Amino acid sequence: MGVERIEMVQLEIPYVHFFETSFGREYSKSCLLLKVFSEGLCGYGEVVAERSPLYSYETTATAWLMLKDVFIPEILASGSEEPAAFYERTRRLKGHPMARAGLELALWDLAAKKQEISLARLYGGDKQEVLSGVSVGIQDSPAQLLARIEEFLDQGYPRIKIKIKPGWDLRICEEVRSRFPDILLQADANAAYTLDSLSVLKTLDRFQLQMLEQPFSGQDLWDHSRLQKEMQTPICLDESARSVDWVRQAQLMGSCRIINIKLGRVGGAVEARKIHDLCREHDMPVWCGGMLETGVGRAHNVHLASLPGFTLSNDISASSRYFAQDLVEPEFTLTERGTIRVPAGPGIGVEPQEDRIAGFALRREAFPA
Ligand code: OSB
Ligand code: MG
Repeated sequence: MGVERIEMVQLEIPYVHFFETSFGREYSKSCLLLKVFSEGLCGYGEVVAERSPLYSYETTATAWLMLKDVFIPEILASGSEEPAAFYERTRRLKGHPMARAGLELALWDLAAKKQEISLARLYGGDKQEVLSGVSVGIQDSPAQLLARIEEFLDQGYPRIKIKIKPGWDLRICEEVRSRFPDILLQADANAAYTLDSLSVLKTLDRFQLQMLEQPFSGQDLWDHSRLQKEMQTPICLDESARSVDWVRQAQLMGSCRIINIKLGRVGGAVEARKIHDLCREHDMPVWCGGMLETGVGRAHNVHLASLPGFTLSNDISASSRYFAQDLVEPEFTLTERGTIRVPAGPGIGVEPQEDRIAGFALRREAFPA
């Protein structure tokens, strides 16, 4: 009974195409995988912190340290593999949500495998497929962006998200809209603006964007509420939707009309489901954001997005959009309906391939009980 062993692996995997946001360009994925062993079963989780503290203050290296020094010993000392109990016991520990989430998710996978049901079923999900969408990074030229969008539309993606930043915004939206007048389109600023750009941001109302994601700082709710009052386009919070309390206050202030839920950013599935439930009570649509995860993190996203409040297209694309070969079997593919299937097997329902993991591993450590 209880957790017998935990393993942690740090990986680096090349992307098929670089990914650029308002804070920079990345050519490969840096992440951690967590494996929690109990009674012949293994639960898998992924830490989505990146190499550098740009999207968040966490990095792959800080997550490794926090897991090794704090979160893993916490589980091994408690003797309990219950995810809800881990959530309660670690509430007193400040920060490091991505590190924490990676371990909590491994416990969720393990819990579902012990009950021989899918994670979606354990969460109370009601979908067999989730709506896909694709996030297209900043390119070297507008022409390259248009070509890339066209490629994704041809593949069947039903919604396109483009990244914007000062200098790559109005003109880009104009070009994309005139070339593709009818597509579902949204823009993500990754916190690149301040209130000084209020008038530029308001002009985005011309482009029938499904939403404008996180224009201002991830520490802000107030300036977002000011912009939302002056803008027709719905604002969606990503970086600022840090916890159920931040989301509750965003709703009270009118800072947004949509919430992007990311398991890593909010610290795991307990917090993510609280946000989902609160938004449902307030009729606020949610969707699942992505951090260019491997198949392990993607599987966790798919199961979360099976919950009923996830009514908008998610940043959950096929494995081939990110990697030459994913870490899991079967890989995720786009259906002809523009969706991704929710795996039906126990837990995350996909099988991580140890040989592929070993091929990308930079370091690993085992923690016996
Ligand atoms: O803001 O949604 C974001 C990737 C890294 C960091 C932040 C973001 C993203 C994405 C990727 O947009 C979406 C995906 O995983 O497909
Ligand atoms: Mg975002």
